Amino acid sequence: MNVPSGKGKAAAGGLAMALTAALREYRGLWFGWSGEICETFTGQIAMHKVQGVTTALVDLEEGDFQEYYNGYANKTLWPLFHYRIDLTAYARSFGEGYERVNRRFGETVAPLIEADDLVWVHDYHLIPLGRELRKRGVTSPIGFFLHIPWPARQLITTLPRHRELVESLFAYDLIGFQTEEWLDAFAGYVRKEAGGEALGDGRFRCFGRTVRAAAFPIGLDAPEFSAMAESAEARRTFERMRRSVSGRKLIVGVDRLDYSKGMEERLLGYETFLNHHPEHRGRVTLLQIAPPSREDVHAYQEIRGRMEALSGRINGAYADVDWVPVRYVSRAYKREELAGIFRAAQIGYVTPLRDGMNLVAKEYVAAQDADDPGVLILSRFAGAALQLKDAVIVNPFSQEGLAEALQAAIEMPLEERKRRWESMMQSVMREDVAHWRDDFVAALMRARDEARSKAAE
Ligand code: GDG
Repeated sequence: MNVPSGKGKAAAGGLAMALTAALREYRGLWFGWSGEICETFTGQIAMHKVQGVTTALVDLEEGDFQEYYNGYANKTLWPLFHYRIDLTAYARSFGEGYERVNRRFGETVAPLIEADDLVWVHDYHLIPLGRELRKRGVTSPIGFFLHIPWPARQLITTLPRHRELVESLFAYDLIGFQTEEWLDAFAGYVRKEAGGEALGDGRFRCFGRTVRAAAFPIGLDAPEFSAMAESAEARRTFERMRRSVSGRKLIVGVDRLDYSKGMEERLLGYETFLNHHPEHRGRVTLLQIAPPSREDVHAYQEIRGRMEALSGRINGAYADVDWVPVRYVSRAYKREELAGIFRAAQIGYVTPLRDGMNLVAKEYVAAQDADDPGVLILSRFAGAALQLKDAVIVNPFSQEGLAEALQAAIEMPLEERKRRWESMMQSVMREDVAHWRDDFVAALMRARDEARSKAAE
């Protein structure tokens, strides 16, 4: 269960990609918000089939949309969990909207769940849903996966009702995080703030309950994505890109327009690179694709304005009659086109300031040509950096560091590019979305069996 973005639409976003790929394999139902607004909440479910997956969607009221989705989810939890308390809104009405919608979802979906069903709740919009289902008598195994980081204890305690939020997680049988780092942060809260204990076997005891928690790094449908990079549409896009850069090195960034993705810092690093390396002016092109996202939220309108100003400033300072250093494109492309663009780019420039995982980094790797692979520059603050150790790892807050990484990537010899790419590609193929899904589901089944045998004792 999570919040899909709209009836029948193919959504841009990592979670949507991963869930569609995961659910195609299982007989299952994807429950969530339709993305539509209704006059009064009725809990009426509309069934749809999207890319081979059955979705059960409900509409929300305008007040829910403002307080729950735009409010608590995207103005409170998203910035807070991405370490941006400066952007976090703490309005009480948002918290109330969050509780109300999770209660409504619980009431709507509980009657659909049968005893042997396995329930998998996704992401920060739905943390209290497990508790709501338990209140309504659901005894099935229920797992929760958090796609975004878990914040440090010092940050989450700025949330007025942090304790209730964390306590609600203890209604699940299993909690999944993207990496050990986020799991450690969660463990820190449980032990130091809530007075709980880590039992040492992956279980945590707190609030009079025990829950299992572990890291399950999400992956791509990797074979599908690499095949996509060879598709006719990807090839056409590849050719189009290569023609249009006329022999220059192409550096690419693709992100939902979001302040957590470090796009401004990325441009500043590139500006420093052009400044320090006049010999590369006219020889490189940075393509930043940034489809708008969460446009009703002020912080997202602001970043859009800042990105336009920054790309304009760099182009104003360095462009020539036959060259613009930055191509800033604020629209979405088809996945096949993205695969072709990734393959055409000699450098994948992925520099989030904080990111649960980051699938773009893995897509860039999966799209490369084995005989002439590009170089991935990757922020140390993306969950993916713990797996893709052969990327050029950077601190996105350092403009000089970014400029040096660009220089190193541009000059990297073929042998080294191949060596690094092969090791990253192995990890992308091995730890793919099927591996993630099967690992999580197996751990949830074990947790259920454990609970059953305890109950029988
Ligand atoms: C969250 C977490 C975690 C982007 N532009 C277009 C487009 N995209 C696709 C990318 C990629 C996805 O969106 C973005 O995924 P990310 O993982 O990079 O980031 P979030 O959306 O923030 O996802 C993240 C993820 O959940 C999964 O757990 O990795 O850390 O923040 O697939 O290619 N897709 C299309 N056109 C675009 O223009 N079709």
